[in-house]
Amino acid sequence: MHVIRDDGSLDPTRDPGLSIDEVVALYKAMVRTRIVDDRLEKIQRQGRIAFHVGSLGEEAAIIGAAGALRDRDWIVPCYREVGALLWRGYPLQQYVDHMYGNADDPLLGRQMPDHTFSRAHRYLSVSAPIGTQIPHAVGVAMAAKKRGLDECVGVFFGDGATSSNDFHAAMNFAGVYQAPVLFLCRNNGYAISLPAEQQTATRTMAEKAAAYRVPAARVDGNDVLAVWRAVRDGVQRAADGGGPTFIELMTYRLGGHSTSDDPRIYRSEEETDSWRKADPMLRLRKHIEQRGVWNDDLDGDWRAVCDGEVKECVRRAEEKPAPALVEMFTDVYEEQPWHLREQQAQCIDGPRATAEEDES
Ligand SMILES: Cc1ncc(C[n+]2csc(CCOP(=O)(O)OP(=O)(O)O)c2C)c(N)n1
Repeated sequence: MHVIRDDGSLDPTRDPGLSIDEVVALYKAMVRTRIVDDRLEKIQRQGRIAFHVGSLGEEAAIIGAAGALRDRDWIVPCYREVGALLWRGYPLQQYVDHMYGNADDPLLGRQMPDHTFSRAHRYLSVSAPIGTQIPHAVGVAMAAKKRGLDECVGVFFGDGATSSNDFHAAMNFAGVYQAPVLFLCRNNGYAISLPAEQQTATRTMAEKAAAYRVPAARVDGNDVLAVWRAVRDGVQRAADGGGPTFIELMTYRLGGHSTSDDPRIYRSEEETDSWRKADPMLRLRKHIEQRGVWNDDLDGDWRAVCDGEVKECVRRAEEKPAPALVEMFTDVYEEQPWHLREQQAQCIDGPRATAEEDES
């Protein structure tokens, strides 16, 4: 399903009715996310951070869905959705500090990069094992339902996750108990190197929902307004007591799976090039230019603002010290057991490598 037509105009029968300011805000968030991604990938290549998992090409699916969820709704991410967290106002500096694992990283460097969370922004912790976040999301949704709260949960996952046990257990539970949850499946074509058509015998991901009597929609995930509309419909269904919705967001991962991947090994340049033409940013930009509220100058200015912001965050993050060594041992037990106390003392008092030894 499209809302923004190829010529940039809106299909009036499907227009979700956002104000032009709201549409521009979605565009600006998508551009900002991409610029952050781009910078982080560069600094990873320079060896300044260890790892990054980006959302190149999937920004409409992520920001469109985040935009349609209400502030009180929970977001349960996969690992590519930091754009949704930034959309909710999470400070970029804090995210970049996390990417460096420095003393201001809320996780104090204990997690791998891109595994952040924020309770204040109702954004659960990233869970790296595929699919495990899906039953967590159903649990959060059931808690809201039992407490009589008008809240729902949007859980992101990829096409590959629909082959996990957890996906099926979660769908079954949500179908039976009518959990107010939105299953947001980013079908980006691949689970790392495995094409979607090789990891499942179904034609679509959405048809899997029928087995659990969960209503499903399949939309163009590169059309931010189509995503917004489908997700808002799901929110409304949940709010009306209608239970879960499955939404397949058809998109494409333009970049590597993560900075540890080289997609040229398993897919052709021609394929990726054809999807570059369907870049979600191009479609939306065409629309806002047609509405007379955007142009090259505004675009250049906004990109410069975002670029300056992320560079400044990186500069500051690099000036900050590492977390104190003792933090490796804190926050695990209310009362530390004797063997950890002993290990902590040995670690803190023990010999330290010199900078030269660290380099070798
Ligand atoms: C249980 C488990 N098996 C394997 C992996 C390794 N792994 C990490 S990401 C990934 C692919 C996931 O693909 P998909 O669900 O389509 O999400 P995408 O990365 O495309 O967004 C795999 C196999 C893992 N993290 N967890």
